[in-house]
Amino acid sequence: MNVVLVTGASSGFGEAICRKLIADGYKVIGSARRLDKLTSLAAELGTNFLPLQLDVTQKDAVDNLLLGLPQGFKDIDILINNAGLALGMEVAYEANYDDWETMVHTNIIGLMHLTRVILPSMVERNFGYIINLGSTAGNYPYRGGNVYGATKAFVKQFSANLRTDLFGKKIRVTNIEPGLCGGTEFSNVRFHGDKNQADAVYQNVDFITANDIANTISWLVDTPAHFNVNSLEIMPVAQVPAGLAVSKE
Ligand code: NDP
Ligand code: 8X3
Repeated sequence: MNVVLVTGASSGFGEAICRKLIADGYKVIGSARRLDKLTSLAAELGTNFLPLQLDVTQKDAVDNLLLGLPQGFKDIDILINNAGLALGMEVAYEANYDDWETMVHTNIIGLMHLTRVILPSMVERNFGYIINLGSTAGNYPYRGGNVYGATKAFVKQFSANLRTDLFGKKIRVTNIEPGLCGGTEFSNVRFHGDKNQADAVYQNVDFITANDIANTISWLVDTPAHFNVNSLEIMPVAQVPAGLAVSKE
């Protein structure tokens, strides 16, 4: 039975991915900072689910991650680098610099550190799959997307470069690039708990859901071992890539 590590399992995509992959028959380690959320999920999902409190920005904790895993969960076959966040949507000259640093520490450093810690065991076994959560924000600029979009552009290029480094090995890498997805905590976090601002993002839009992403990942991990989806951009039908803007000022 394959072992999957899903980061950011306490809400949104991560939680839905854990539910789906447990239903599909995988053993799943679900990690996040909020242990209470993971414990509730564990009560629902049973013994094939291992809740793991982990802040991906804590260097020592990530370094020692594998040492603390119990028998039966030590060999991670599939890593789903999902933990991430956007903070703020101010233009660059008004943005909060601490928010910028938190996004870089979480979306870039956390993701690359976890990958670096887990990849050697995949290489040793010549088997594995890394799925990264990028974003359309890494493909297209939008006003206020500044550092968030840049972190996702990193994830995109890092994924492509991982593929290249893994040439000749039976280890797959996919960057999933979703557009507008509702029903998660993403916008609540982005707007620092301002519910009105968060709700407005999804008003009157038939958005993608966390279950859509979980089903996509369930399909990806079930594709044959010789088959690699390098990147997968997904949008709701109600969204298109933005046009170019022209200022007449
Ligand atoms: P949520 O806010 O619902 O979930 C984010 C998850 O990341 C939470 O479980 C949170 O857990 C975890 N997390 C945040 N910071 C850390 C940290 N330092 N260490 C460990 N875990 C952390 O958002 P979504 O489910 O919507 O987003 C999931 C991923 O998908 C993100 O990477 C996001 O950028 C990306 N994405 C989202 C889109 C959307 O429109 N929703 C579209 C495209 C991409 P906790 O707070 O308990 O640590
Ligand atoms: C989340 C999608 O458009 O809010 O990555 O940046 S967007």
